[in-house]
Amino acid sequence: LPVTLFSLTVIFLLIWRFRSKNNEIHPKHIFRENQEEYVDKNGIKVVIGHYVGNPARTIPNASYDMLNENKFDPQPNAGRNGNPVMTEPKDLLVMQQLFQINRFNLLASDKIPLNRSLPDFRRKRCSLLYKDYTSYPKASIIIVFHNEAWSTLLRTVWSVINRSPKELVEEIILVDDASEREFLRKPLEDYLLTLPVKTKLIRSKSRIGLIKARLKGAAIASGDALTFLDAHCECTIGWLEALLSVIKNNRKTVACPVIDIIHDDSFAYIKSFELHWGAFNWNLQFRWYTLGGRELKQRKLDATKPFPSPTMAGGLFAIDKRYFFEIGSYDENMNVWGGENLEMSFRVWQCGGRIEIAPCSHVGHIFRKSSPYSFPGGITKTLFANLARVALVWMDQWSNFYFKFNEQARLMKDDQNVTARLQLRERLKCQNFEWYLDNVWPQHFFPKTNRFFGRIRNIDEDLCLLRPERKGLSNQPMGLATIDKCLSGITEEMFVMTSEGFIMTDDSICLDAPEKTGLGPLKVRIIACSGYSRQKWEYNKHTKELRHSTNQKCLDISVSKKMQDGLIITNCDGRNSQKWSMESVEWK
Ligand code: LR7
Ligand code: MN
Repeated sequence: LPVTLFSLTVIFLLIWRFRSKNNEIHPKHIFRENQEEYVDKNGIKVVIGHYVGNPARTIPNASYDMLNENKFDPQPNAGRNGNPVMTEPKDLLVMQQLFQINRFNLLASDKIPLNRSLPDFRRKRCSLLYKDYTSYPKASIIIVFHNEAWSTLLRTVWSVINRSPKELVEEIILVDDASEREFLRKPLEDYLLTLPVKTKLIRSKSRIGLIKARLKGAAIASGDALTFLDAHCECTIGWLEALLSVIKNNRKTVACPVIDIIHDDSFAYIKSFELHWGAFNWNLQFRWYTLGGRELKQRKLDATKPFPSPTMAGGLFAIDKRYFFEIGSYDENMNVWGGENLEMSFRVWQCGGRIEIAPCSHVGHIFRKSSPYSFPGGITKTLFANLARVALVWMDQWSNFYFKFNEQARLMKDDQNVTARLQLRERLKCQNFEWYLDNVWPQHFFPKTNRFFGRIRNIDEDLCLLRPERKGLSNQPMGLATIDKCLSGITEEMFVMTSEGFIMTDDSICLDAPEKTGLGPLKVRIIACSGYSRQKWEYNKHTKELRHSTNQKCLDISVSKKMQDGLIITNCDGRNSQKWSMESVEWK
């Protein structure tokens, strides 16, 4: 009985969760019935809602390796126009099982036509640009995959076919990184032959990882430009022209699309924020950060214009083929997954190129919460070894900063032979990392010789300024600044104070206080750095006060709730709770 009760509760909770969720995000008009056919502006016949290529239907004996068949009928209107897919309560348990295979909702994906329609997500002006693409380079589209699902892989391919000018697609190259699934063998080969575009399929016998797999694809590409995509993307109208135009204007520019979100659960296509650029945090994790005040103003002048980004996400970009090889393609000694995006970003910028995001190019990508495949050798020998290589080759004294706070990478550091990459850096006469930080990403929050780096401790008590808990997301919630017992050596206690007076820490968050002084306590928060004066402070070595520069009040500990919303600004009167010592920590 308890078991039954328990499972009933679980089922009920699942149904309830789904119901309420779908009610929120599900527009009423998603199940329109009629199929539509039209010839798009590039002369390509587009059939909306016609289900192409469900393996279980069109190819005899194709099956998923975990569940033996695809039992679910494709639905011509599912996911149409980028809408979310509803899962019926009766399918919820199967949905959960299928979810494990690729860590996205395979049941939903399999219902959606491989050529589902998507709206035009671009700003209006975009459709007027890039019309004459006769002089643009032709692209080889390279998609590497390991055990990808049929429907997502082929939907990526179909989105390229249906929404790129055919004059600009030289070929589609699929690189199979030792997938184990049967349907990705003969069935895939047969299917590719039916496509109205030149495709090449290469297979690696052993698992080589995405970096080496992309190199294999690049080696056989015959287009003038290489365009890389993950195997679970959907390109929208105009995506390719906008990328190739960047390369046409400057062949030393790597062009990235705006990466929209395909929801891992509902498969809804969600337009993402265009006012982000790519950078990275102290742990060398790629992050999106909001553009600062000056960049924002510049963008407002022409929001369709490609803008520079310190780093790229890694999976989706276009690059001139010759330039790709001139600039050192990829580090061939990187394994499986990770780090190659920062490596290429540093290399391109430091060695005379640029990375730009083209706002008129929108491509959707399924963001997953976890990785569905194994990392041979474990995450230390793959991701952290790769990141150690990035630091050793490109980051000069900042590599010590990275290794100091990242034990896993530190352990891999001595095993790395990076001579060949250092020679490349020498040969290309690249700038150093300080140049990169100063010129490409001046808003960065890394330590520098002209900046304070260390702990901010209240002299009265053993309390240190503490950053709010990491949320794993790029943007911090509106966090109240807190203090806690000082511990040594944890990054949560580390702050940078710039010569302009910004007190910042990892993930681009800054100490912020209200400028207007009204009634009530003036709470201090740690929130996204804005570059505005409300985030400027002055430290006086003699009085040990940390003054807010606009209203000249002092950083103080609230008497009422010390730990909780502990920090406020009050009139400076020399009391001990207003006295702070700035304790430098060695990082070089
Ligand atoms: O061993 C492998 N062999 C492969 O062929 C591991 C992966 N792959 C394939 C895989 O099937 C997929 O097509 O490589 C592609 C990328 O792998 P994902 O989808 O697991 O990676 P991700 O989307 O989680 O990770 C991002 O960071 C990676 C770091 O190495 C790569 O640069 C990915 O391309 C990159 N994805 C994007 O940039 C999409 C936008 C994400 C953001 C922000
Ligand atoms: Mn991906």
